[in-house]
Amino acid sequence: MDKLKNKFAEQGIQKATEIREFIKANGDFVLGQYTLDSVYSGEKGMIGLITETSLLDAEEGIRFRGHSLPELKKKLPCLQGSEEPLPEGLFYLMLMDELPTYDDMYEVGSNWTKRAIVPNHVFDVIDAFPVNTHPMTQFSAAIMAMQTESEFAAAYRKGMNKKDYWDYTFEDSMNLIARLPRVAAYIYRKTYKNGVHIEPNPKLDWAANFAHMLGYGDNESFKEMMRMYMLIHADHEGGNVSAHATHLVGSALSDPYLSFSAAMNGLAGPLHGLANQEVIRWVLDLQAELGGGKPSKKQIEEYILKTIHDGKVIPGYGHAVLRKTDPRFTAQMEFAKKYMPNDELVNIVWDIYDIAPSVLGTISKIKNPWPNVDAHSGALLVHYGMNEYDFYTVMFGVSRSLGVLASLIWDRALGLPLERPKSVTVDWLKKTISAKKASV
Ligand code: CMX
Repeated sequence: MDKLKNKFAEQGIQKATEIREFIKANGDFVLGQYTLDSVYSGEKGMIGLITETSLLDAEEGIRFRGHSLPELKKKLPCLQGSEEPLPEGLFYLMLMDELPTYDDMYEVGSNWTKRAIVPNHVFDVIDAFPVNTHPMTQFSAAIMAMQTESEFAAAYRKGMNKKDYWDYTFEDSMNLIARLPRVAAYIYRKTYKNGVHIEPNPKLDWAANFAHMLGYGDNESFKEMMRMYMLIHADHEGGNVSAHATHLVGSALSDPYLSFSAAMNGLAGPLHGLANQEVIRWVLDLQAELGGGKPSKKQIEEYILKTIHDGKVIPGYGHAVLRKTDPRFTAQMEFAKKYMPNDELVNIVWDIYDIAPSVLGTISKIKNPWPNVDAHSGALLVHYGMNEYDFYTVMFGVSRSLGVLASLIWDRALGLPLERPKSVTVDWLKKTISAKKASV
């Protein structure tokens, strides 16, 4: 058994037992009430899920196991000469609920390096797609192709004790996380670089190796950007579409490959992760409409109003939970201030940040006029010459694996059941509401 699994088997399973006892003792505690509006508004604000890895506060943003992003920047270990904490350390924190030492972080990285062998048929599946297939479609299909490797599915077929579910989920999740950068980079190089692939470098950390396989390995600041990017996109509690999809599909005891592929299909929606490619296109369309150059703040305001008038959303702005600037946006802004303060596109993104909240704030139906994580990321990537916008969501997806798969291991350790909310018809609602009204 590897070190991390061994530790989870002791500490994690012990904690899962304590949590089960807590649920047993407090099972009848009333958490809230909900209305017809709550049901029709996509269940916003209704507590219906347990996610251990992170918690989102509407005003403050995400906390991973109680630690905010600025705190993590100080508390998580970095490599010597680097200022960006490694995603390996964040994964350890999310899984183990304790801050990693440098050795803990290093151990996670070497564990992934050993597991990072992608079977050849996965590359064949990617190669079989027409080159103009959206990278997220290729990514989801490649994850499905890797399902042949599922140890959970194999063990279940043989007949496995419920107590062992977490163990095989752990194996599949670790293998998947280890292999995703290679798969994603293969899709990138096949789609945009004439199929000239770059072999992994096992000496590099997970994010830097991803940068290297994409073809940006010579640029140290790109590697730093990738460490930061992989860290900030990793988790956003349990109700967002990708996290919820992982949990929901996993609740049928579909293995981590099936569950994570479902998550990626959700992330590929423009109201979720695909917004990162939409943002950059929206900004470039704005520039193109004005004949190039840097738009004035007045022109930005007019373009925002025109977009809304045309019945479209401003990508990168708004959020289902957040009601302030997303700290993941701020983290990227700080990175850009350090590495590319004079970049024109980055400066346009900052100008939009100056204007958009006040314009969107005048539209009463919009609950959050502030930027989310996707408002900034594209401009960072374009700065490094990565102009293949359709690939951006794949990078988000690689990072998102860290949180949702750590959560899936917890789901199985806690023995969480099949998710099956009740649905009703409008007719049922009408009858029930009128019967209730008649009785008062
Ligand atoms: N631009 C224009 N209209 C917006 C808007 C925006 N950025 N954000 C919200 N609205 C509109 C909604 O479309 C909705 O309009 P209708 O009632 O006509 O349908 C209304 O305002 C109310 O929406 P809300 O309650 O404020 O927001 P939701 O919780 O329903 O949706 C989100 C949240 C993110 C989908 C929405 O803000 C949006 O579409 N933003 C743009 C897309 C985006 O950036 N998505 C990425 C989110 C982060 C991520 O998951 O990666």
